[in-house]
Amino acid sequence: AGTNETATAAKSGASATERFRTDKKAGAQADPERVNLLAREVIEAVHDTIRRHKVTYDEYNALKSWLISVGDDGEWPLFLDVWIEHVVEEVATEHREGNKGTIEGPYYVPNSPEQGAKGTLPMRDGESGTPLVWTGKVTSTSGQPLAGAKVEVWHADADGFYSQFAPGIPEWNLRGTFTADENGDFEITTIRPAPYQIPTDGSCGKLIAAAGWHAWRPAHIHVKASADGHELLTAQLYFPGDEHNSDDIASAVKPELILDPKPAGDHETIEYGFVLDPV
Ligand code: MBD
Ligand code: FE
Repeated sequence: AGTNETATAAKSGASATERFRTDKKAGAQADPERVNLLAREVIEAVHDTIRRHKVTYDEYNALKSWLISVGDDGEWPLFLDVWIEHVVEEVATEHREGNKGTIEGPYYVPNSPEQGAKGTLPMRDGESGTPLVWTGKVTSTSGQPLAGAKVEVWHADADGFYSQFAPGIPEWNLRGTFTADENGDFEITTIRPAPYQIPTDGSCGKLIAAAGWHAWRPAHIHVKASADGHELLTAQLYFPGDEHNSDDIASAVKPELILDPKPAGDHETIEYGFVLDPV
């Protein structure tokens, strides 16, 4: 809105690919035995599908062409985070006794501006969406309040765009870092985000259209909560009654992550805290 550049899948894909490279998340030293096992099983699973469904050369070439375009569009982060990450997250967090988490997705940016224990996410004058006042406490699984815990928040605007991945939005719009006070408490003012469609004009959109799926995610607020000596919690919070809570394209909704907003005049209040597991 009000800009001469438009959001395209290729632009947000290129930004997400660049973001991933910059954050160097792919640092793990590969163990040859693991690579041998995992790569072989994935390849064999593809062979099995080809045999079972008698995949044709036309279908093989369609796949080859599509895979090439996913890279051209920079949509590997989007593809992987939408269709694969939720199972990685499930396996990585199955031991947890504290708060449930969910996938990070492609649009996290570290080091967002510090807001203290209580504040308002950076936003434009007249940012659209119902104001939301969110209070919560960060504790350990033993019930200890975690003073100084960090709560990083990021979410899309009312049009479904994330700052730094769509053009024409101030750099840190709807992104901020809060620090829990001496009682582990924080208070975050923001606006309620809208349901969100992943980009439909790139390769992931082509797959969705070709398969007759939809591109929707329910409205969500991303969060990372962390404290010394505790596991980093990555989560997303959802709103009750959203029609896509039960058919999220990214399979990232869990009942424990659905908020209970209460109307309060011109805004809504939510109460949601985090219980962090020890490292
Ligand atoms: C998003 O905003 C998101 O959270 C995920 C998981 C995938 C695509 C866009
Ligand atoms: Fe998101």
